[in-house]
Amino acid sequence: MNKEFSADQAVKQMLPFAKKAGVETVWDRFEKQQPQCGFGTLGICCRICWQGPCRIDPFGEGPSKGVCGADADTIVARNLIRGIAGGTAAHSDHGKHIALTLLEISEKKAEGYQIKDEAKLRSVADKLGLPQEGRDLYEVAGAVAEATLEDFFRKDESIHCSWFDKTLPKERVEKLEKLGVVPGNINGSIAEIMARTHIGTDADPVNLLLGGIKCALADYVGMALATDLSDAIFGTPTPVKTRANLGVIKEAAVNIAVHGHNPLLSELVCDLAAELNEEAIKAGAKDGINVVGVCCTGNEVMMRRGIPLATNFLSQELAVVTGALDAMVVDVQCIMPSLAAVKDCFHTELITTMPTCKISGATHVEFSTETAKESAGKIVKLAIEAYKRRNPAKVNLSDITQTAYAGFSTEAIVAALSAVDPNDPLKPLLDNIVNGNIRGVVLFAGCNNPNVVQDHAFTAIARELAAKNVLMLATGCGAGAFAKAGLMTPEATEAYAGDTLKAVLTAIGEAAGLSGPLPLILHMGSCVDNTRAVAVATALANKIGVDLDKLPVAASAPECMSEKAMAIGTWAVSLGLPTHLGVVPQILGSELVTKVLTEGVKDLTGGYFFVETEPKAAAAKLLGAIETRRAGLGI
Ligand code: BF8
Ligand code: SF4
Repeated sequence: MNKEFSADQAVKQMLPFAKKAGVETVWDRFEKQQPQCGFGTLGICCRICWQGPCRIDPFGEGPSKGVCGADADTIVARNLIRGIAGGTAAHSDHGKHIALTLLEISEKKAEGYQIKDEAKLRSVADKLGLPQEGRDLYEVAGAVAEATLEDFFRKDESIHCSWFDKTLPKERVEKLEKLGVVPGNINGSIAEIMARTHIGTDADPVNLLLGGIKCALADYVGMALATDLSDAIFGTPTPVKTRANLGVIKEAAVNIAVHGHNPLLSELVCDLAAELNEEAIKAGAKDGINVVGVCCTGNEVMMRRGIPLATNFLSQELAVVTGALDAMVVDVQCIMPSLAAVKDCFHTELITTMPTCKISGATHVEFSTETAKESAGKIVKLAIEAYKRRNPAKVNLSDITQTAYAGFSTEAIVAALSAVDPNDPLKPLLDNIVNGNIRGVVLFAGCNNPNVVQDHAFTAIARELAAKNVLMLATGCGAGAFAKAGLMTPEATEAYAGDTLKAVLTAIGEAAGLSGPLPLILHMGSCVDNTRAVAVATALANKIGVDLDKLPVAASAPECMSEKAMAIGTWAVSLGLPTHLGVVPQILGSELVTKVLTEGVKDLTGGYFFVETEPKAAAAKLLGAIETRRAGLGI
C-alpha cells in the first residue's frame, strides 16, 4: 500500500489485516469509484424529474440548460439545498426522538429513562420562558417537551421557533428576521425545500439559497434542542479522562461497539452492559463487558460516561477487522452499509435497532422507549453469545490508544472558568481574548472523507493554530480525530500551544483542580453538540454587546462529507462565522452560487465559506479571518 489513506496509526496498522481477511474497505471502494463523475462533482447533474437526468456542459460547448430550462445556477442551488434539507431532517429527527422521550418521561411511560440533570431541565425551562412555580419536575419536563415539539409542528409559521429566539443574540435574530429566513417550525422548513425544488418551482438561485439558509437555521434549532434535552435526560457532560483509538478493543472482554448518533440507545446499552457484566465473565471474558464508541454515539457516551472511543467515521469497518468486536450496535446515520459484508468475515453481530435504519444481513432488535431496557438486554446477550463464537485465529488487536479528555460542555467550560473568577466566569476568557493571549476561537466540526487523508488536515491545522495561540473546540468525527491523535490532553497543550495560550490553559486548568493545563483542544461532543459552541459564543457576544459576526471565532470542517455537515456549515455562515471547508463542495458548476456563498453572503450575515484543501494554508486563512475580526473590534 503506497498511497497514504489515513494519518491514524491504528488504521495503518489494521489495513493489511483487512486485506488479508479479504475485507473490502471504504478506501478500496473509493478507488473503484475513480474517476468520480465530473458533472456530479460540479453539482450540475439534475435528477429531480424523469425528463432528466440532465447535465450542463461546464465548458459551455454543450447544453447550458436542462430539459425544463433550468440552468447551472438553478441546478446547483437546488442540489445544495436539498442536501441541507436532508441534513436538517436527520438532526431534527434525532432531536424529536429525544423531545418525545422527555414527554414520555413526564408521563412516566418511558421505563429505563429518568431526568438525570434536574438543574439543566430547569435552566432550559427558564430559557424557554416557561413558568416553574408550583410545578413538579415532571410537569416542568412535560412543559419543556411540549414547547419544544411546538418548534417542529407550529401552525403559525410566522412565529419564530422558540429555540431560535431564546438561544441567539437579539441582534442576530433581528438581522435574520429582516432576511426572512427565521424558521417557524422545523418540519415545515424541510418540506418547504422539497416543495420549492420540485420541477418547475423556484428557479431563482439566490432565492433558493435563502431557502437553504432558513432550513439550515431550522437545523440549528433541531440540534440545540437535541443537545440540551439529552443533557437533561442523561446528564450534562463534565470533564472526563478516557482513551481513544482501536486499541481500546480488548482481548479478554466482550466488546460491544455503539455506533450512530442517538444517546437514547447507547445509554441503555451501557446500563445493561453493567448489569450483565457477570454473564460475560461466566462466558469466559475475564474482563467482563467493554463498551466502546464509534462516530457520534461514541462521542455522546465518551462525554457522559468516559466510555472509550474506538474510532471515527472512515475507519468504522476496521473495528470489526480487529476480530475481537463481538457486537456492533447501530442506530442511525453514518453507518456504512458495508458493515454487513465485513462482519460476515468475522463472528461479529451487527445489530440494527431503528425502524428507519435496517441493513440486510444484520440482526434487527427493534428499539423503542417503552421496551428500551428489554431490547438493550437482548442486544448485550447477543454480544455475549457472539463472544463465544470468536475465532482467536482471526483476532488482530491494535495496541494503539491515546489518552483523551472529553466532556467540555458549555456548563463545564463555565465551571472551569468560575474557578478563576466565581463572580464573573466569562471575564477571564474575555480578558485573555481582548489582551491577545488568546487570538480567537476555532470550532472544528464535521466528518471524515476519503477524498483526503483521514484525520490529517484536522491535526495539521490544529498544530498550526495552537502555535498561534488559538483556542480550539471540536465535535463529531473531528473530535474523534483529535482524541485518537492524543491532542485532547494537557500534554498536547505543553507540546504544541503557543506561550500565551499555554499560560491561559494552565491557569484555568490549575484553578479548576486539574493539576495541569486544560487539553489543547476541548471536546464538546457529537455533531449535534456544535450548538454548545454557539452557546459559548452567544454568551461572549451578549457580554460585550456585539453580534456573533464581530467575534474572533471561526469554524472549520476539513473533511466535510455528510448532508448534516452541509446544514451545519450553512448555519455557521448564517450565524456570522467564517467557515472553512477542506473538501471542495459540489457547487463549482455555478459561478453565481459559489460567489454568493463565498462573498455575497458576507453582506447578509457577516459569515462566509472559504475552501482550502492545504492544511497550512487553511490554518493561515483561519487565523487571517480571526485577525480581521480582532481589527474590527479594535483589539
Ligand atoms: O454526525 S461528523 S461522519 S458521525 S456526520 Fe457522521 Fe460526519 Fe462523523 Fe456524526 Ni457528524
Ligand atoms: Fe432536467 Fe429540469 Fe427535470 Fe432537472 S428538473 S431533471 S433539469 S428537466
